[in-house]
Amino acid sequence: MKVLLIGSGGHARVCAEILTSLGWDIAGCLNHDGDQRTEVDAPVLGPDSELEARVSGGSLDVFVAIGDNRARAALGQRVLAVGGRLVSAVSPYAVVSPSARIGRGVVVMAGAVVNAGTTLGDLVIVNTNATVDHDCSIAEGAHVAPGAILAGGVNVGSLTLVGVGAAVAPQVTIGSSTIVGAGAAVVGNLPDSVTAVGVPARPVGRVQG
Ligand code: JB2
Repeated sequence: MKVLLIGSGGHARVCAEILTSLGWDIAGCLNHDGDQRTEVDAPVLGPDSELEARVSGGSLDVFVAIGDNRARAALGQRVLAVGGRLVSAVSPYAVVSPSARIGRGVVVMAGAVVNAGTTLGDLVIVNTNATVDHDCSIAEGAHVAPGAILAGGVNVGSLTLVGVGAAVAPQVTIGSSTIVGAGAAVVGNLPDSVTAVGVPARPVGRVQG
């Protein structure tokens, strides 16, 4: 089983190790401009402009291994638009409920817990030691960073980053394209496109674009 990685940085290295542990062979990486630098033990095969030709019709399985939410989601959509297949990478050292629903192109890293009834949308990252408790919904392209803790019934919007070690109280809804700072305690809903920090978390700025 061969998989093409898109991206070749630190995140790609972690994802490649998970994929390898699951039995995938890394065929190589695409870099945005074909830059040959790679942190992954696999060659850079070319630039993103070759993506459609390499993956159209599902000829090669793909994993988009880029930490930036917008870039990851955009490249994932390009893969799907030409009929490509996005594989998901659930670490054998993660605990994922059998009733959780996992989208395409998702990574769940070592030590993470995804509990009953939770939905992870396409291209979501649940990073090392993050906890997503029961009946949460994490929308497309969001990232739950290392050590973040989401209690039950939390909704996280698309492209949102829940920062390292943040805690989110039960039933809270966080909008799309929002950034929750490291160590924040989110005890009330947050809107789209804000940066929120602190204990309790409060919006301190707007996320552009
Ligand atoms: O448009 C793109 C593109 N944009 C960024 N196309 C392709 N093919 N690749 C892109 N990248 C990738 O992001 C490149 O491979 C580049 O090597 C990489 C940036 O590397 P870096 O190690 O800075 O970031 P990362 O995305 O691998 O990891 C980030 O996100 C993780 C979740 C870092 O912040 C990590 O510390 C973090 N754990």
